[in-house]
Amino acid sequence: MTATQFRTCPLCEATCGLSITMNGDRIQSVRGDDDDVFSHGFICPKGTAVKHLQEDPDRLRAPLIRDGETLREANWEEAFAAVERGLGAVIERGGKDAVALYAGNPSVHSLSATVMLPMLIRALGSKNFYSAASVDQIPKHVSCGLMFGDPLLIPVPDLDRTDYLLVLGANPWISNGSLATAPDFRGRLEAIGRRGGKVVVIDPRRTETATGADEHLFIKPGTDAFLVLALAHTLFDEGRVDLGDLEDHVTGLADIERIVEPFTPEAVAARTGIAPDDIRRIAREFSDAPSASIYDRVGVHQHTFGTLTSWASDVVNAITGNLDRAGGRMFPLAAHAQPDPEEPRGRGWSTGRFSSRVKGYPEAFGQLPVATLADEIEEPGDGQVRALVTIAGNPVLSTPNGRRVAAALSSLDFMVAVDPYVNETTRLADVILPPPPLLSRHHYDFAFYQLSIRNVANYSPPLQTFDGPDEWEILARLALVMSGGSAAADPHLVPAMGLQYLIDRAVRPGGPLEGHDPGAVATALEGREPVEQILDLRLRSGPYGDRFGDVPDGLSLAVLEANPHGVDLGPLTPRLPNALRTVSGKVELAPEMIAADIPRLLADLERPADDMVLIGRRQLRSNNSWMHNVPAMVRGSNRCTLVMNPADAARLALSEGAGARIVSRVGEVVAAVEVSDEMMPGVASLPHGWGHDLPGVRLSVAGANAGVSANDLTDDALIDPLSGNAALNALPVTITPAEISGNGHAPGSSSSGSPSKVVDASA
Ligand SMILES: Nc1nc2c(c(=O)[nH]1)N[C@H]1C(S)=C(S)[C@@H](COP(=O)(O)OP(=O)(O)OC[C@H]3O[C@@H](n4cnc5c(=O)[nH]c(N)nc54)[C@H](O)[C@@H]3O)O[C@H]1N2
Ligand SMILES: Nc1nc2c(c(=O)[nH]1)N[C@H]1C(S)=C(S)[C@@H](COP(=O)(O)OP(=O)(O)OC[C@H]3O[C@@H](n4cnc5c(=O)[nH]c(N)nc54)[C@H](O)[C@@H]3O)O[C@H]1N2
Ligand code: SF4
Ligand SMILES: [Mo]
Repeated sequence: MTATQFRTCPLCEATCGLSITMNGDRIQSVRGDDDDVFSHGFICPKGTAVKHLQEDPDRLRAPLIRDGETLREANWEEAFAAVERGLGAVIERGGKDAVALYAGNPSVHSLSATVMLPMLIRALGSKNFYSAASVDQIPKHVSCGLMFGDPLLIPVPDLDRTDYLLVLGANPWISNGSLATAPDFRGRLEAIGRRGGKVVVIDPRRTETATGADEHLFIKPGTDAFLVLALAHTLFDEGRVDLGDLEDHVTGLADIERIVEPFTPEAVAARTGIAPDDIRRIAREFSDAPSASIYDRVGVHQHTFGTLTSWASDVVNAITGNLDRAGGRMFPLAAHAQPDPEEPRGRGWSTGRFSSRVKGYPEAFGQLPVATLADEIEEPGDGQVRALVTIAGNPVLSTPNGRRVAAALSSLDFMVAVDPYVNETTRLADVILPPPPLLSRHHYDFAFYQLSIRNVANYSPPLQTFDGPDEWEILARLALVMSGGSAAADPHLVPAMGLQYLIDRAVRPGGPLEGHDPGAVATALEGREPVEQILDLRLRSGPYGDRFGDVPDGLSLAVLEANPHGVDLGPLTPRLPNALRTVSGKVELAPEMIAADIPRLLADLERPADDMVLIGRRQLRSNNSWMHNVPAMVRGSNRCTLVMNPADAARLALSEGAGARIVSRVGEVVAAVEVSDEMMPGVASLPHGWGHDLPGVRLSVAGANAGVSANDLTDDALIDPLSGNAALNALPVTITPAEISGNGHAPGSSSSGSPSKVVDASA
């Protein structure tokens, strides 16, 4: 007896539709959903892995609590009681700032976690909130916050209509895209060429995306800001600046002209490795194209000029008239978003409302840089972090100087992890609380529909039952403990307060439900679990919502339930100026904070190049650090190797398959070499998310294919000062020949912390 159900894949930002055929309780097959309104049947190898993730014997089915040196299974009451005791004691001794929270990447892929996280952060009331955003995209939040007044108002490349796409630091053929939700990103790029457009990729590695593009240019890592400002310089120089329809809604154009003055193509050529003629030609092609946009992503955000590069890219988009126009970079309007007001109104946005205790780093986007978490744990004094809550995160493998992070976590008084695995990070916890498996959860992409290249909405109900609390309930109970209450109190209280707040906001004057009775709205939402009530409210009061009867054909959760292949809300439409939240009500092209950082960039122009720098490399069969326990993810070419150019290999006495010792300021690893001219000379590439052979990890498949961790090399002292993002790319390293063991690294070359929570002094 088989039954087929449709649901959105939650594993990356692309939001593909899956078609899952069940035979009774067993998953018979996972395929792409041909009828999905957005993905039309596309699926990648990770999508099919949901079957393994659901069935993985290593996935935790019950909480674990620490018993001396081991973690033992416990029931939920016991586990929450241990959390209450552990966090309670730390808060009593050190106050709320003594507890830190780290939210990892899958927390934005979980409906429950997305809805509950803000409530948890508020309940915690600690300045020590960290997330994977500060190893990823926080420069984009900062530049958009400053330019548009809202860090979540992020324009995405209008892939399906663009005539010219300039890709900086992204490899969407493999990653399937980021800050641009587009299932089958590769197919959409190929379509640009078919309709006569052009895709140009700027990357220190000739990536899969570069190979499929019309043109690829190598760039020296970390120098994209120079390139983009030289493009802007050329546009001014050749009289090609044209704001188009935005003419009346932009300020700061004269400042931009002054800022870009020194960045001539000749001035940046040596530093970037790109010839002046190429820079001028690209600027001309870009401005001549009927529509165009720069698509900048992690390769340019994860370095010390991340915010400047993100900002400069959107400046070029704006001054060529491509911001907010079809085929350029446009602002999505998600089904759950707040509708735009009649005219722009805002209070502006800034960073630095508080600073980190040890290094004085400014807060950005409500959080501190995860690169400084170990400082906050290790440095004694008032406000020292003594407990950590991780939610869907693996900072030991995914944040800089991972060995130091592991040692710091080992020294904590208490640590709790909400996570389905005992991995490199959670092995150090005192309590692990496992969320339900993927297919036992409801899903709606709060985060990624805000970044989608088409406006779509899709809801997936749970497909299987699960024995244990839902993730919203786990987080609600944590919130109760953090706010000084008891984990045994009714968890519904937490989302109920959140819901009430949202209702009150929606019915007030100027709100989308103005004139509605809040009690009647609450009653209309009854009969669903709390997170779904919040989702239903957001949909019904959103830009396409039914407004509780005011708009008869409008959206609601019931409408999404009746459309399992999703609802297509059409291509993106212009949203400026109304969507702006700047004080001026205009796009701020040259925010003060950005202008003040330009001298730092100019100083770097003169810096001599490093001999060898390391960059990352995403692999098709990986998902950051956590999917290597799926057997299909560690087969074939998916290996943790160091790729380098033949000239570098020869110069450094290395050859294909040989071992290379890679040494940075903070650590060293040994990996097998792959020689390929896909790398720019002077640049080597090592993927992140490997290094699974640490003591205490319970990942049988991943452990047998361990690899080494790139973040044992990345330097926690290198950050982008404007956003706090870690500079994971363009890392100076030295590389020498070394002996290598069977699984690709030197014996004993990684030893991050220990499961017995003893500080590893050698780390
Ligand atoms: N298969 C797979 N898919 C994933 C993930 C995964 O781990 N595996 N992770 C997901 C996540 S969390 C994210 S955020 C997205 C990220 O998605 P992308 O942003 O597409 O990330 P990458 O594939 O790492 O591509 C970054 C590119 O930048 C290049 N690069 C490095 N340094 C520089 C530089 O200084 N300048 C320029 N111009 N380029 C540079 C690298 O060579 C690389 O090709 O992918 C998501 N999708
Ligand atoms: N050197 C280098 N480092 C990088 C990057 C790079 O390009 N180079 N990329 C960075 C980027 S873009 C990112 S986003 C980060 C990711 O960094 P993290 O988010 O810290 O790490 P992940 O590897 O995504 O680990 C996710 C964790 O969530 C757990 N998990 C999976 N699903 C769920 C769920 O539904 N609920 C809960 N509670 N837990 C779940 C997994 O078991 C795993 O422990 O890595 C960053 N690190
Ligand atoms: S591209 Fe992303 S969303 Fe689509 S199937 Fe693969 S992992 Fe899932
Ligand atoms: Mo990411």
